Amino acid sequence: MQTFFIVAILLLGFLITFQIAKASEYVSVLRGEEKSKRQSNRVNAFLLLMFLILGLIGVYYCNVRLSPKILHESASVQGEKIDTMLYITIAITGFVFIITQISLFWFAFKYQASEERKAYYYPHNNRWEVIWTVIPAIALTVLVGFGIFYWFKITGNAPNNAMTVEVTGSQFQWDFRYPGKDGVLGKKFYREIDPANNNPLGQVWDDPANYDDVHVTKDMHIVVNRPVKLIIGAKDVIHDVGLPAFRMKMDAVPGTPTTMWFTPKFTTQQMREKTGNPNFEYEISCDQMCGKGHTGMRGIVIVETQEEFDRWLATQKPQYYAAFPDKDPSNQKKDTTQAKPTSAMVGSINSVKTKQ
Ligand SMILES: [Cu+2]
Repeated sequence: MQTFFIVAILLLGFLITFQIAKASEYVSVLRGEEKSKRQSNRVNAFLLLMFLILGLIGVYYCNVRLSPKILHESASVQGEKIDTMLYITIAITGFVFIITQISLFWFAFKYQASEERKAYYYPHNNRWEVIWTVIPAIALTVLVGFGIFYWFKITGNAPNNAMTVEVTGSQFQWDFRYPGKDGVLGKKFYREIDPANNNPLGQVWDDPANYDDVHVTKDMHIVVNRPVKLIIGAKDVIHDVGLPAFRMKMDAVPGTPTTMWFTPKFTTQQMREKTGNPNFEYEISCDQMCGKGHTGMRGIVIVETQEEFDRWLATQKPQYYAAFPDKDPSNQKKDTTQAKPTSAMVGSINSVKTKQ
C-alpha cells in the first residue's frame, strides 16, 4: 500500500511539473517569446544581485552576532601559533571569497543577455590558467607547510622539564595516570586490564615502575607554565582528546599510543578572572563519535601552580596500593595499632565466611 502511494505521488508530481512547463510555454507563445525571455533574464539578474547583497549582509551579521561566542584567547603557548595560522587562513580565504563572489554575481547582472551585444567566444588562455593555478598552489603550500611544521613540533619531543600524563579513553570516560616520583610510567599490557581487581588500565604489577603510578579519573591536574606531554591511548574504540581552550586535539587509538605536548599559560583561577566567569573550567571533550555516551565523555583539566599540584599529588595513593592493600604502608601501620574487632565487625567477617 505504501509503495502504491509513493508511486502515485511521484506520478502526480511528474504530471504537475509537465503541465506547468506546458502552460508556461503557451504563455510565452501568447506574449511573444522574445519579450518573455528578456523579462525573465532581467528578473533572474536582479535576483542574483539581491542574493549577493543579502548574502554578504548575512555573513557580516552572523560574524557580529556570533563573534562573542568564539573561544577566548589561547590558554597554551603553542595554541597562539595555531590561532595565528587560523587567522591567516581565514584572511586569505575571506579575501578570495569576497572578490570571487562579488565578481560572480556582478558579472551575471551586468552581462545578462541583451540584444545589444553578442557573447564573445573566449575558450582558452594559457597565461591566465597558469596564474590562477600557481598562485593558489603557492598560497596553499605555504599554509600547509606552516601546519606541518607546528604539527611536528607539537607531536615531537617535549622539552626536558615537561611533565608526563597518560590519558586513556574508553566508553565513556577518561583515565589519567601520573608516573609518580620515579618519573616513569610503568608497563601496561591489555590482558592485565582487570577493573574488578583495581587494575582498569592493565598495569603490569611485575614492573617496579608501576608501584608509584597514580591513577585518577574525571579531573586531569597540570601545572601552569610547565610543558605537559600527553601519552594518549584507548581501551575500546577510537576516541579523541579535545582540549579546545589550549587549541589541542589528538586521536586516542587502541593499541597505538599517540602523543602531544603543550604549555598551559593560565591557571584555572586566572582564567576565571580573565573570563569573568567564576565557574570556568578547562574542558577535555571526546572529539570522536565513539558511541552512545560520546557526549558524556567530559573531563575537567585543572591548571594550577607547581605547589598546588604537588600538594594534590601527595594526597593521591598509587594504584598499586588499591590493587594490593596489604602493601600500603598506611594500612600496615593501622594493622599494628588496630583495636580489637568490634562485634559488628566479627558479624560481618562471619557473614563473609558463610558466603564462601
Ligand atoms: Cu570517546
